[in-house]
Amino acid sequence: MKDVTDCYHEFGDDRLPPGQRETSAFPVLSKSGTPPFDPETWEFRVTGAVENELTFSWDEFRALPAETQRQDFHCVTGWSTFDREFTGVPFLALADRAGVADDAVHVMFSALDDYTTDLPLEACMREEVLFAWELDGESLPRDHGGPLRVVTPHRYAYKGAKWVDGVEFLTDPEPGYWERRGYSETANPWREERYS
Ligand SMILES: Nc1nc2c(c(=O)[nH]1)N[C@H]1C(S)=C(S)[C@@H](COP(=O)(O)O)O[C@H]1N2
Ligand SMILES: [Mo]
Repeated sequence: MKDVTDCYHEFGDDRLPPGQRETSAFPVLSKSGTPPFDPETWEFRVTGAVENELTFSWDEFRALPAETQRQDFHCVTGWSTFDREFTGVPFLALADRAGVADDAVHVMFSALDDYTTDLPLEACMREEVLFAWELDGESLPRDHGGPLRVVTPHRYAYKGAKWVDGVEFLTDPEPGYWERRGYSETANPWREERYS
């Protein structure tokens, strides 16, 4: 298993970012309820500034080569949880299949609950950004974003869309759900980039 819990070295001296407290629990945080998921009709789309737009059924997505990583998880409301095991497809692998266009600079993730979140492209093109369907060896619980969520251990967790069903490559930055409401676009926990 790949352990990426040391990625904080790039950003600061302490594994626990400033202003965070560690919890052994894994709280659930959603803007609204858990949306329904139907594996027969679910579709995942890669669109925008790419050479090939892609569409996957649930079975097709699950057949992509996966990896398991040990990661930390930092919520902007002040809690962090360490050593979670996520299994899924690296962002880099999907980006490679789609072929990112030269003028792509930004990424927008979308989800079944109409959540969106955005990140600069370079913050996505990292090994620890995963589309994950397993947490700690079990199917990702529905309230934690099952069947599929994004994880971004190097950024506050609102950058990881639960129930993700799309990723769009953009040639200009656009704000997502929390970013339009004053949360940071870059969201680096070691720099305490909570608000914009
Ligand atoms: N689709 C969707 N993704 C989301 C959210 C949401 O409301 N909807 N909340 C975000 C926030 S603020 C956090 S902290 C994490 C929480 O993930 P968890 O419920 O697994 O702890 O999911 C993020 N991704
Ligand atoms: Mo959050």
